Amino acid sequence: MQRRKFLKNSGALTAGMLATPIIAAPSDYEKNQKPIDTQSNATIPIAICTWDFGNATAKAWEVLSAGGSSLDAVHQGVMVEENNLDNQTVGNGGRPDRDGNVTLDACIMDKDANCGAVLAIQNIANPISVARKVMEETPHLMLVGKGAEQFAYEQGFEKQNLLTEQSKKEWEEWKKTSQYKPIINIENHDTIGMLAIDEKGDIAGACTTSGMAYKMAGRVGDSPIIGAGLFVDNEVGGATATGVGEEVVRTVGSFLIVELMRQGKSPQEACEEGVKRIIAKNKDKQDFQIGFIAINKQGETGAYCIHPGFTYRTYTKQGHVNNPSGSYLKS
Ligand code: SD4
Repeated sequence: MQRRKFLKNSGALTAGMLATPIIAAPSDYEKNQKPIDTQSNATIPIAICTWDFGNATAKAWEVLSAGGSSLDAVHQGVMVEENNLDNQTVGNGGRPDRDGNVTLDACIMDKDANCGAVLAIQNIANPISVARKVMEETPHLMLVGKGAEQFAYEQGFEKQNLLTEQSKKEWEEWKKTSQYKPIINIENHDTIGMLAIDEKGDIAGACTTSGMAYKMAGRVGDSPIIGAGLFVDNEVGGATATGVGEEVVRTVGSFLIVELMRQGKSPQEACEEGVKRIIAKNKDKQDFQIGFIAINKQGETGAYCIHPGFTYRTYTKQGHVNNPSGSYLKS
């Protein structure tokens, strides 16, 4: 798989904040709503994901085309990458933190704004499935670390060693200098965020990652934070992110993009604005990558990133395509 350039604190979002729209009050929403472009070739059902994870979108499509729910589609779709040992940024086989522990982050959100997340969970190969269990089997939204792991065992998940020989070898190599730079390892990010609309028109999303390679123990990025790495509003659309999570959290990126769509922007325009907000907060520093993808209720899609190189997969009746994303910087 092509590796791309990537790099680079902030407060955590709580689910409670989501109840209060920070961009537009409902009355503004009604006032500002514009008709969405019906001239596009938007179609449903549809599954889209960050990067060129064609096997993941193919799995999601299998679920959607059999009349399955968008929730099942995104769940099963992203699991393909969690189980892919060659993907060293997601699930089993992911790169470890600087102490050599593989810690995983994931979240999932459905059409009714139900959501679940696990943060910095260890020894469990499919954090997205644990996140779904948090959503469906607990009164909570987020479980972290040992608590998440304990819950997983209670739910029947098996303890597994997730550190592959390859990832261990690379970590041992890194330890020779063991320079801790959060802007590290420019080329080692490939988080999967996936959005889908099923034949009933309902939207769901999932996001899963091993996060930043050789991160500090306990570091969590945007990917399992509802509103940052993923957000879905079944009236409007969904968005998800890849890249330097700290920057996405600082702008509550995915929530922002969905709110911008609510105000009438297309998915493409909303992703572009999401990236520009991040750029505006980083005037002197652009040596990091962020990529957003978004979908609206009609099935129109959009994507935008900082540095060229980001792509996203779409699977519809019209085909299975790896689409280039526009970028803020041109080279
Ligand atoms: C994180 N956003 O932990 C994730 C990393 C990522 O592709 O997207 N990698 O910050």
